[in-house]
Amino acid sequence: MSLRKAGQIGGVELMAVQGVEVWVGLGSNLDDPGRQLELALAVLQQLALGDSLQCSSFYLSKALLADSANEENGQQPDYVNAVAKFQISLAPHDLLQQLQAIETLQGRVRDETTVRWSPRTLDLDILLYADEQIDTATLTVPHPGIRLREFVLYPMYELSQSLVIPQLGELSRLVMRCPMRGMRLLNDDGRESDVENAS
Ligand code: A4P
Ligand code: MG
Repeated sequence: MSLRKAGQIGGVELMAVQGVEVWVGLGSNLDDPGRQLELALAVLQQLALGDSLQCSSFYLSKALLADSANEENGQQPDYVNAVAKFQISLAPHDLLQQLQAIETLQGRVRDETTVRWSPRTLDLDILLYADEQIDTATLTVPHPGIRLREFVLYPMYELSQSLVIPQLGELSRLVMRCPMRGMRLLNDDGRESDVENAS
């Protein structure tokens, strides 16, 4: 792990970070979701060190709803999801701040009236930050949803078949246990195909 303390300004600890591998989940189900992911990837490419960014295919997945989903929240368009991994030189909370800024730039509305897991133009989640385990008021890593989400596990598996996730173990075993809930692969031409038949 290459985090090292670089000093303090106004009580804020500055961390100098060199080449940390991060995994970010991308999701959108509003306003041309595939395009939203492409726009976000172009910005992530700028954050990434060198040409380290790799992105999975895009997948079309059924919206996972919060337990408390009400009538209005119960009808949601399908999501387009993908996962990107890249090297960065940002400390974890700084990365979170950057991701939230990208979400806002792409029209994500987040205020006290927003229903949890309501439709969104863009959601960027930190899935993994190297092999760190982080549990603060604003950031939990590994992301708590990884284990049960087909739209996270399958794209991650596309990028690494040998990954071992802190607290959760081998990615391949998580994938085997996770039903696909009708998830479809989106081809470059925007057509859908079965995930199993993808080569
Ligand atoms: N936060 C804590 N840990 C993290 C992390 N690892 N990455 C905090 C990003 N944020 C993290 O997030 C709420 C707060 O979580 C943030 O302020 C941050 O400090 P948010 O993006 O404002 O709201 P949210 O995304 O609605 O909440 P939440 O609980 O993070 O939801 P998820 O887990 O992001 O799930 N169905 C499909 N098919 N595909 C999807 O992508 N996504 C969701 C949202 C629901 N259903 C979905 C999908
Ligand atoms: Mg989120």
